[in-house]
Order: sequence, then structure tokens, then C-alpha cells
Amino acid sequence: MTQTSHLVRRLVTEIPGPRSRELQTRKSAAISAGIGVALPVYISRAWDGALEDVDGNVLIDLGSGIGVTGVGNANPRVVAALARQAELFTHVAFAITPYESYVEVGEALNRLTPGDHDKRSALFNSGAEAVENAVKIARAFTGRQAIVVLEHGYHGRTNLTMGMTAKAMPFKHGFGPFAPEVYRMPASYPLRDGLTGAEAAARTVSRIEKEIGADSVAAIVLEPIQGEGGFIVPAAGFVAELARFARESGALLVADEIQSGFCRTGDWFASEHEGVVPDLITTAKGIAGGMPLSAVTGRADVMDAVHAGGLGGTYTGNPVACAAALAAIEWMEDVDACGLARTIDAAITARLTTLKDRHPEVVEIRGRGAMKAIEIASPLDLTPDPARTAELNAFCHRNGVVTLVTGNYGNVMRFLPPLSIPSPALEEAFDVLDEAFAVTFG
Ligand code: PLZ
Repeated sequence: MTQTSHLVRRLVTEIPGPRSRELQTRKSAAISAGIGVALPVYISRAWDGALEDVDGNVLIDLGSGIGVTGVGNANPRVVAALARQAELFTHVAFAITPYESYVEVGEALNRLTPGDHDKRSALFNSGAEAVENAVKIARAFTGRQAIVVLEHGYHGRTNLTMGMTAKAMPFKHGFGPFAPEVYRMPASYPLRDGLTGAEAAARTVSRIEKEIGADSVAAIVLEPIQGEGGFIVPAAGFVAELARFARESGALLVADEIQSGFCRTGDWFASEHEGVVPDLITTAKGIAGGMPLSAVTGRADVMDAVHAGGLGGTYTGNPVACAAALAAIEWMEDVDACGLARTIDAAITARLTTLKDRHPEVVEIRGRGAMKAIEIASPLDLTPDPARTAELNAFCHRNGVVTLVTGNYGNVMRFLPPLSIPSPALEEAFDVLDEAFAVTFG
């Protein structure tokens, strides 16, 4: 963690302040009610681990815009690179007249993703779009249709990826029908299923064989650490075992590393920790310091199985986003961002361990690197406690710390600070969490 002194939580009004409340009223009148806002504090600028609002409050950021600004908000190197590019050209469409930075991002992804085999990449805009394209590629390569996804999985909000996402509210409710040939199979959730990785994988494989047929599966798409599902770390060996099954049955393993990628977990990609080399990997979020960019990277033979022109989109691999990605990747390599994530892990784990000792309602501390979470439930029978999780979260918000709730039961608080967060800011944020627990649980 960088040691800088400019970051201090500063609360000059109640949260949200008057100017934010005014904007929220305008928001309700102008913007669809379907666009939710978790914390209606309107931001005017942001930097490493800090968000300043329109009322002059400075909040500590433990969310990184849902795991995006790992390099720090408005990282100066990213800003300089994208401004330079924007002056040259903002868009020409790679499919019409290409440019070098797109190719460079592809080269970087091929180099950084797990495995030293021959790889190819394709760039898109959003995470959901990357997942959609991974499915297209897997179907084109295998000639099969079935897509296996897991309980608690999250893959996006487009029609196909909604179908691949486990949670109904708020993501799918009322939006069906969903795309066919998507099969949800049991995952590994050590706290709640008590199974080893091998046992959980055997259960999943058996269900795939009986309900889909192994020779019908185009791909198993999984998050090596489940993000929106609750920062669930599968039991050791689960992912590797599914990778083995995929290899033996002619299916592809697609690792959705949209949330876990780019040093977030203390490795460049969470698959590395599982000892798995995915056939395809989807990335987004942390790739470009806040600019919309996503990618599918993987085996050259698979990626090249698609006919020319089969993949694309007007904005895919936008040059400004590519310039941002190259600067963000360079920053991550220069500062050893994976090392920063591991340092953050140690600091957060220490704080959460103390908290868990005092409050048995913290039934588990989990996650890796700067992707950590606590699950809040009855210590007696693990009944999820979404009400008190919401109270804790609201306390943090009122007191100037941006925390996020996750999990299919709504009872997981997750911590995704920028990897550049100064250590005092991190400690201060966890002081607030301590107070939140004291107030909520006594
Ligand atoms: N795959 C693993 O985490 C995005 C969604 C927030 P997009 N997660 C945050 C929300 O409420 O929409 C995500 C992810 C994983 C795919 C996606 C989808 O990425 O860039 O949001 O489309």
C-alpha cells in the first residue's frame, strides 16, 4: 500500500448531503426507476481510495466501483494515456480501419493470462459482452450447445448472461424467458455444503452426466472466486477437477475472471491459485482503470475457430479504452499490484479476525487478496442475516465508508478497495466497520 497523507475521511454534512439529495430528486424525475443507486451520494472527484462528493464530503472507497479501479481512481498514468489518445482519435472501428493499441492489449492479455501456450484475444466493451462472446466461441469450436454454469454464479445482465446468472432479484425477476441450453449445476460452498473440493466436483460432474450428457457440453463457465454470489471461494481442488472433467469430455473450461482478474486476488488471475489453465478466460473491470473494456483470451485453436467477421461490435476495443488498459497494465506491473493486493489481504484479515472474535455472527472470513468478505449469519445454524447486514452497510455509508453487500442471501459484506489505497485509509474504514458492529450487535 502506498503511504500518502492526503487521504482523510471528511464528513462536512450528513450523508447524503443536501446537494446530493437534490440531485437524487432530479435523478428520480429523469432516470428510470430500474436504475438503482446503493448510496445516493453524487461524486465530484475521486482518487486512491477516496471519493469526494458534491457536498464536500470525502468517503473511503472499499468498492472500487464494483472492483474496477484497482489501479486507483483517475490513476494519473491512465488519465495521461487516455487523454493523449483522445486527442489523436476517439474511434475509427477496429473492424474497419484498425490501430496498434488494440493489438498491444491482445498481446498483453496473451502474455499475462495463465498458461504459456499459443493464445489469441478479442476485445469487447462490458463484462457481459465478453461472456456472451466466450459462449459463441465455445459453441463454434465444439459444435455443441450446452453451457454449464454454477449455483451462485454471476455473469451479467444481457439475455444470455441473465440466464447464466443465479440470482433472481434484482437481476432476472420479470425479464424472462431466458436463452435455452444453459444448465445450472451445484457449486462448492464450503461453509454451507461441508464438502471437499473432490466431493463437490463429483456431485457436479454426476449431475452434468445425468442431466445434460457429457458429450453435449460446449463449456463450463465458472468464476474461480464467485463475486456477486458472495465471494465464495470453492474448496481446494474443485475448479481443477471440473477442468479435468472438461478436458476429458471435450468441453471447454471458461474462467470468468471479470471480477477476480488483474491482481485483485493477489495473483494476476484467480485461476492461478487453483492451478488451472482455462481454455478461455473473460476479463473486464480491472483491465482499464475505469474505461469500458472487456476481453476473451484463450487457446489459439479455439479462438481462431470462429469465421472471419463472426466477432465484433461497433465500439469493441475502443482506442481510448485500449490506451487506458495499456497504462493500467504497465502500472500494475511496475508497482507489483499483486503484491499490493496481498498486503491489503494481510491488513484486512487481521482486522476481520479481531472482529470475528468479538462477534460470532461473522460466520466466515473469506476471499483472497483485495477481494475479501465476511458472511453474517446465526452462529447457531448459519441462518443468513440480511437485515443486520443491511444495517451494518447503512451505518458504514452514513459514516463515510463505501461498502457493498453481496451474496444470494444478501448477507455478505465485501471489501474491494483499490489496490492503491493508502494504509491509513484502509485502517480508518475498518474502524468504522468495528463501530458498525458495536452498534448493530452490541
Ligand atoms: N462476470 C464475474 O462480476 C459484473 C455487476 C453489478 P458487466 N459484476 C458486477 C451489477 O449490478 O450489474 C460481472 C462479474 C462477473 C460478469 C460480470 C458482468 O460484467 O461489465 O457488468 O457486464
